[in-house]
Amino acid sequence: MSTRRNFIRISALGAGGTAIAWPLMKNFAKELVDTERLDFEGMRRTPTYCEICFWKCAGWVYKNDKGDLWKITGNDEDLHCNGRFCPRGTGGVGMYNDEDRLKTPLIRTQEKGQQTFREATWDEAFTYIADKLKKIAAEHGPECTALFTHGSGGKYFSTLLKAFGSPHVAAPSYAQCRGPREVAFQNTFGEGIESPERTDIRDTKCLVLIGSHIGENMHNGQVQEMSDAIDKGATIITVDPRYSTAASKAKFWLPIKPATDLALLLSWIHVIIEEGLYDKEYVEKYASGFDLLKAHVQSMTPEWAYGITTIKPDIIRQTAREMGNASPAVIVHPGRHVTWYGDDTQRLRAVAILNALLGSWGRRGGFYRPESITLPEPPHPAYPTPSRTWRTEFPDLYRLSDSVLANGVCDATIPDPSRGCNFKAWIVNGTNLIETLPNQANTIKAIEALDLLVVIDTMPMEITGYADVVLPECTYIERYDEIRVSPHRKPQIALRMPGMKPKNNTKPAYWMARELAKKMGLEAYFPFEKIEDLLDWQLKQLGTSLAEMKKIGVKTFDRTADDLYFAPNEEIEFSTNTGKIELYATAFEMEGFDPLPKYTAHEEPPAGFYRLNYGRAPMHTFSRTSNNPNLTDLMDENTVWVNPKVAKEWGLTNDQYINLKNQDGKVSEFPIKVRITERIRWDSVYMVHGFGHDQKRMKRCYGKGASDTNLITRVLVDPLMGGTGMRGNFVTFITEMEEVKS
Ligand SMILES: Nc1nc2c(c(=O)[nH]1)N[C@H]1C(S)=C(S)[C@@H](COP(=O)(O)OP(=O)(O)OC[C@H]3O[C@@H](n4cnc5c(=O)[nH]c(N)nc54)[C@H](O)[C@@H]3O)O[C@H]1N2
Ligand SMILES: Nc1nc2c(c(=O)[nH]1)N[C@H]1C(S)=C(S)[C@@H](COP(=O)(O)OP(=O)(O)OC[C@H]3O[C@@H](n4cnc5c(=O)[nH]c(N)nc54)[C@H](O)[C@@H]3O)O[C@H]1N2
Ligand code: SF4
Ligand SMILES: [Mo]
Repeated sequence: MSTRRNFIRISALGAGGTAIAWPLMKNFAKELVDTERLDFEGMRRTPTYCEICFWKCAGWVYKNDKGDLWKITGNDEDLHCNGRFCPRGTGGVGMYNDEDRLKTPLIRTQEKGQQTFREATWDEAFTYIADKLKKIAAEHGPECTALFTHGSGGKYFSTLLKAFGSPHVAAPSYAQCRGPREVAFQNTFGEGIESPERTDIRDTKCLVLIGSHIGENMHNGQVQEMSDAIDKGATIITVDPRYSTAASKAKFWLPIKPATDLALLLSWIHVIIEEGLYDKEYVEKYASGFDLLKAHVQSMTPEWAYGITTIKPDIIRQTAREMGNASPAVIVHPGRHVTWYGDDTQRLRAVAILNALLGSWGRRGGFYRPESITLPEPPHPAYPTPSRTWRTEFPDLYRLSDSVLANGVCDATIPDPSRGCNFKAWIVNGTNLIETLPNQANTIKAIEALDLLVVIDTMPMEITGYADVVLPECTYIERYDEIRVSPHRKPQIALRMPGMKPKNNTKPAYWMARELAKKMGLEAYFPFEKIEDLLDWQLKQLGTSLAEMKKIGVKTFDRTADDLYFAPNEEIEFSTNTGKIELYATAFEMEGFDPLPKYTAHEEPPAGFYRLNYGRAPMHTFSRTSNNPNLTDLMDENTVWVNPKVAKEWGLTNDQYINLKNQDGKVSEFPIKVRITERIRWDSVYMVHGFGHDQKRMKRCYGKGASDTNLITRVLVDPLMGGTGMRGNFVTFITEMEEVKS
């Protein structure tokens, strides 16, 4: 660990003489009683949209007659949730009640030769940050500053950063999540998938889930629509090395050998072309490159794919026919967390091509055309033009990425004399980078090189332990945020307003960003002192008002045209180089990448090792909910799924605690319980992401289960757009616990 910045286990605070006590730490009950109760204009029910995950369901926060937080439910008008919250959303109450929340600003300091945090006033914290940022800008340029953000407040910190002169706003939801899928679809159809996904699941006749586990992935609207589609007789085909919840509802479960999906997809394309199952009229009218594609897949028969994927040829043919028969009401789902093996954009290109052949893009039961509302921006001075961007430093890398890469910024922070700019300051809002970015050693190396790390969070998560300044945000239940405008079948807006007064000394992002702007002389970029006035101004431009939205929560607008699906014979110019749906990706060819996807074999686990597979649990979101009192009641640790054959070989028993060690000798920080199950292939193990926290201050989740991120030291980077493939890691079992301690 560097001498400059030691990781401060926030747990140490309050534990002894060297550290400073946290207020109210030991007295949760008292804290609850002391909480000031505040009715917002006498309202017992206030609108919000959920922040427990990024589906952003709109709902209502209810208080009981004493003014205490009572429950959160869905808003019936909301297209994201149709009036129903998922278990995590309902458990949002626990986020507010969590007694381990951050309570007041903290500044890193030295005490008796040791680094620790001291409590600070907001003014001290802002002065500290503003002074440091100004110094960094003077010495290195404002471009050496980056914002990492996931979640609502990001918008306002992003305004601050751009006003300061840096274009570097990075979200891990791009290069660690859905980036490859966006690039693949943009380069096929000229448009991305976006969030919520534009999948018309409710009317589909055939839904193919290839490594997307809707059902454990609880994105609300999709789960509801899948259940409706099943009721209406839709065929579900799942491709997953694990018997997922979705697989249990499916007509077909294809337990594919991990890392071989591209071979299956190419052989499906082969069958669909060879057997004439594709939508000929659609392909002829809208697509280009068909003959090149046909020639390309000619040898990619189901027999060829069988040898690679272990899926039998007749199953490959049967499932291809199911898709063909359902066409165009068929969805080969693009997935969401798609950064797996480093060739992810090409895998998703094969998914896009399949959908194009089946004619599902723009068709009922396939993919609809979403529409959203554009929020007017208040007038402000133009943003300064940055003199360089991360692109300047990496001109030849990841050229198809249209976003700043979180991992790219991280790499460009590690000092390298050949570069003009190494990042010097990070502002991290609502993302636990230590658990979110793969290769933790690399993340920590970058952080150690920083002159300033500011973390805005609600909880004392791992990332806060590395901060110079920690700014405690109040939870979504206690604040206004930007108006939700996500795309859907109809344009909708949703309001989030405070249902409760912020606890302790916590504040919302808008206020923080504006106060910081004031200290930095950038106030003109935040013309409204209060966010209420900004929202009211924006809402009035849209023909409504804050007063109306407080009552209804969600407002639906008419579509500008009746064009949810393509009209028969509609003439369409797609936003691609050729104006067509590109089966053959010309932009890829121009950049020197394969214009048609090719299968290449990935490394296999060495003897005695198993591929590390990870995913979601229905009652948790990443690492953000692992200390939530309501949700830990439902699940408080993760387990490692092991196939019975493997368990027998290793003499493992159910509920036994073991450690995992990866191919690079990295051992999981905490032991994990064994779950022996046929639901996972013998060549893999599976665990839920988000557990194994090493922050003692989070009392409920500390040391519970293991962190998958600990074991993801090998990263398979996508050469097209920089996505970080995380599924090329292999683990073995350590059953002798002594070995771990040594
Ligand atoms: N190993 C591994 N890595 C992964 C994944 C995986 O499955 N395994 N998944 C990847 C995917 S798909 C994604 S999208 C990313 C997600 O990555 P992140 O968005 O970083 O997810 P979390 O780990 O939940 O971190 C969220 C942080 O926001 C804080 N937070 C919660 N609410 C608020 C709020 O209202 N305000 C503020 N300021 N902070 C808040 C939480 O306390 C937490 O520290 O991770 C990616 N990384
Ligand atoms: N409850 C809950 N729901 C969530 C989230 C959450 O944290 N909690 N996070 C949300 C976010 S941001 C995202 S990105 C999505 C992620 O949700 P999904 O896009 O569904 O992705 P994963 O959760 O990574 O699930 C991956 C599935 O792929 C399988 N798999 C692993 N390797 C392979 C392989 O080689 N081939 C195939 N075919 N399958 C493989 C795994 O077994 C697993 O079932 O979930 C969203 N929904
Ligand atoms: S899917 Fe669940 S956790 Fe996500 S926003 Fe909706 S209710 Fe909240
Ligand atoms: Mo994600």
